[in-house]
Amino acid sequence: MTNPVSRRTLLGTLASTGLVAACTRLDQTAPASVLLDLTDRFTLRMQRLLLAQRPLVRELNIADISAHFPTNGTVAPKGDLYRKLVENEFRDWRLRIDGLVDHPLALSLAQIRTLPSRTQITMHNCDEGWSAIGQWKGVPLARLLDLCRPQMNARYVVFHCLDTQEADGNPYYESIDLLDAVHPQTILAYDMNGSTLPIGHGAPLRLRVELQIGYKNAKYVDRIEVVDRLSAIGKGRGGWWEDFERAPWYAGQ
Ligand SMILES: Nc1nc2c(c(=O)[nH]1)N[C@H]1C(S)=C(S)[C@@H](COP(=O)(O)O)O[C@H]1N2
Ligand SMILES: [Mo]
Repeated sequence: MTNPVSRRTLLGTLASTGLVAACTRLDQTAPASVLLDLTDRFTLRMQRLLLAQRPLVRELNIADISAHFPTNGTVAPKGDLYRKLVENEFRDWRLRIDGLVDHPLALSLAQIRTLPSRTQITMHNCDEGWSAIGQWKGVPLARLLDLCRPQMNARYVVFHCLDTQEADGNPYYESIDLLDAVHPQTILAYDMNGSTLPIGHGAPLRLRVELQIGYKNAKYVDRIEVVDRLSAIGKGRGGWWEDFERAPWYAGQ
């Protein structure tokens, strides 16, 4: 049979009309692998479309920096492990990056500081009702992903933190998808307002994912795990707030 409609055109039409489910039904006779292939390509295309519409969030000036930037959630992880790390100014600490990667990494703070950095002044919005403006300097997460080489099936990046939530003792963790992970303003910050990141704000390293609100910006990041699904982490909803407070996983702003 001749097919005048290329897959690309078909997918473009489907994307704009939202007829993917209908397509799946029409395609019932196709082998499952073809369906999966089609679905994957559709997902990729949607991601590209979204990415094209996702500019940088607004960056502000030095004069805009808040005189007082509140701390929220954990303000100092409890326990001997963190206390010893602080005593030694985090010289013994390593950021581990593992999971679905070809090159697992264990990087010292000194090594992280030698990587190309980005500095940005942005507004932080917490859904508990406050905002503050701060300057963040750190390594783009995209750069770390370049180094560890995620595998073909990688889809999410999980941030395991050094603290547990005071309310229930469960470890704090968060996750984002690869699209947000490679956004240019998604960085792992080690400096705030021109000085070393304070303990209250997440030392030695905290995520700044400027596309999303407060709780996604994990402090005290200790380990980054690349995964293909979130169901196996914590209670399976992608973060402490998501698992225990039913907060939405995608907290875009
Ligand atoms: N590890 C960890 N990260 C965390 C939290 C926390 O309790 N533990 N709180 C979150 C919330 S709700 C907010 S608003 C911000 C607060 O960051 P700040 O203390 O630098 O203002 O961190 C987020 N990241
Ligand atoms: Mo928050």
